[in-house]
Amino acid sequence: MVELRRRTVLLTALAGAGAMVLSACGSDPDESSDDAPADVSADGTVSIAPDGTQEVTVLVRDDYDFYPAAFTVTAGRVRLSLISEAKELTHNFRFTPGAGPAEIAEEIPILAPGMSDTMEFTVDQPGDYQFECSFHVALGQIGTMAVAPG
Ligand SMILES: [Cu+2]
Repeated sequence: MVELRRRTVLLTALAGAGAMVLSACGSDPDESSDDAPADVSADGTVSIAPDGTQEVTVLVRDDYDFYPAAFTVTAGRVRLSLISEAKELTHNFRFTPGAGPAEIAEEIPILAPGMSDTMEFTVDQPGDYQFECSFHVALGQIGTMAVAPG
């Protein structure tokens, strides 16, 4: 049993190394200092982590949009990573107070250019939750997380 577990860990490590090599080959040299993979998905794809948590990645750049500006999760646990591909602008991420079916207090208060951060929260109430960058909400930097019934 112990041997089997060791082998699994080793295979996982090898798979991880392979993925790193692949992404290193495909990445732009300009972006090599980022801690974020250059080929990260910004299409709103939600994946399920081994612990059952839903994972979604949102990008910000040197404009006033979120990529994607809309995505859908199922009621439950969500891990949201905010990745900055900006070189100049500092952004943040929060759910607009009073704008959704329920409050989600978790936020990423500040994200400097080129950085990334992750937040986790649980959402139970289905519906549309508006999120925003509070620095640039007046410039239209908002988005919507739709929550489907679990
Ligand atoms: Cu912003």
